[in-house]
Amino acid sequence: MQERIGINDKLGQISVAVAGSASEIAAKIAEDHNGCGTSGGSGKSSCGSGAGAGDLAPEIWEKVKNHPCYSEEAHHHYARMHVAVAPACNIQCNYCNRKYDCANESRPGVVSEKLTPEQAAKKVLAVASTIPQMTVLGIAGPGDPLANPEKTFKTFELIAKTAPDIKLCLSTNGLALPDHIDTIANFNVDHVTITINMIDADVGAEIYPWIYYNNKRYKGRDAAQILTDRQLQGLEMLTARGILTKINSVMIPGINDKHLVDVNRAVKSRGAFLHNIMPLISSPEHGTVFGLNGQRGPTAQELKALQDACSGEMNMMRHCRQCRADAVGLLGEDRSAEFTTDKIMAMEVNYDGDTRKAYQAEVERKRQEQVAAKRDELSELAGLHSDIKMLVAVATKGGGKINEHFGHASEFQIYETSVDGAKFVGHRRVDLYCQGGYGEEDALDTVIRAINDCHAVFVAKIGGCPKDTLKQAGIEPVDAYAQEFIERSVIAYFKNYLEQVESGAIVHQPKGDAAIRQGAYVAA
Ligand code: CLF
Ligand code: SF4
Repeated sequence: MQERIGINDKLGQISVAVAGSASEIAAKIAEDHNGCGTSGGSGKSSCGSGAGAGDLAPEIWEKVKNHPCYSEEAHHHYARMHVAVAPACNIQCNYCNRKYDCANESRPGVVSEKLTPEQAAKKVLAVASTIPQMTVLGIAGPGDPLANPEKTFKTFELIAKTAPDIKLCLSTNGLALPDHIDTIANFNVDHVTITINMIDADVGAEIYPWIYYNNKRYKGRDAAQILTDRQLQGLEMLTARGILTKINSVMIPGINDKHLVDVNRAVKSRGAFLHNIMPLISSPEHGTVFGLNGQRGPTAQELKALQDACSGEMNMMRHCRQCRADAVGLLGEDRSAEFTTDKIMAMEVNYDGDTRKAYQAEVERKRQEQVAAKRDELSELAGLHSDIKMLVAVATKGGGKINEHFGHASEFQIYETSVDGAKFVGHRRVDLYCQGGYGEEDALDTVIRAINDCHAVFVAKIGGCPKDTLKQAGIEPVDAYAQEFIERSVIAYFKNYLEQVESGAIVHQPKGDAAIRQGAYVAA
């Protein structure tokens, strides 16, 4: 609580100092980020989700340092959970089917158990006792939290009383946001996500068939105009209160993909801290309008190209897992099945703030080891000059280490490496190769397709058969850094690669760049 009061005081001072103008406050927040707010991530001094302790003003760092969505570094170490207390929604998105979770913050096609605020509070305590590195509670659906304000805020009230060390987080479509700013601030909700897919009502009319606002249903362009006005107004109001905002945007090729560069500029100028551009997930079996009309989602390369184009404008989140409205655990893992309502109600909960604190101190110690290892290896690159950039894939199950077997990986983290260091740029979901004792050839094909723009794949262990197939596909399997820290290993590998190129032992073959250039969304 002390921490939150300090931060809000600081941001409150900023508000007073610049006479309350949201754009001036936004500029001040960017300035306090050591001036790197517009530089994007270079790998050496990136801001936003990729930023480290030295890159942000201390007050901002305190807010984001253990939030797995707002800090890329934190997502290796800290967990979040969602409670599905908000079933209703006040708008219709063409990528959503009401039978399933909210697609803004969840994977469509997975039905949540809906909870009462009291059940939710019990669940939070149960998870917090079992997973002491769970630091953030988010409400993200399955509908819109602010279309269910009583349930949402009752849940926050109960948790603020019983588990005050847990950060509160909210994700909304923004339509009702301006009506709830005071309540959000009063509950010390430090982090708010708004899903903004457009700032042009003509684009919006292709995404939103209707909204329900002030007891009236609006359709088409009128609906989209009200929605965008309310979203941007809500963002400005949050900025004026010093509440950190993340903007989620769903990238829909042919509809809003190029337009998202304009959205990016608009939200940055209004003080958004982070922009998370996510791929449309669309399948006929989800029963959504886009699923049924064949609207495709972007490729991984198209998504990266757009994120890269926008990273010159502001801080981009690239580690989002589009999690369920009842997700539990580290991003990328799903422990929700351990905490069903039946199991929670039968659980003896022993919420002990001191035990959690001690555990998190140990997590911090390990995290600092990782940061120091990266810094040491980075110094090895000092003075080197080369235009070579490459992507590598990494199999990890957390802790910032290469600690997953190739066959057990359900996703690979992607790092871009150059003489500037190693920068996390995304993740790719894959089918499991290992199917209980034997390798699945079809799955291997999907893995290769998913990472075919990578030069190498770093794993804790890999069998001879997939090793050979990967090599034939031009992807080097690397198991020499098993159980080592990711960034340090990637940098060491890259340095060695450069030395071999310079000595003539190997010839560098660019990979993936052409595909990335084809999908270029160049920020003018
Ligand atoms: Fe949840 Fe969202 Fe808060 Fe995170 S998720 S409400 S900000 S605590 Fe995170 Fe999940 Fe992506 Fe959301 S990875 S879908 S960005
Ligand atoms: Fe669905 Fe969420 Fe859109 Fe509402 S805001 S229609 S729940 S995706």
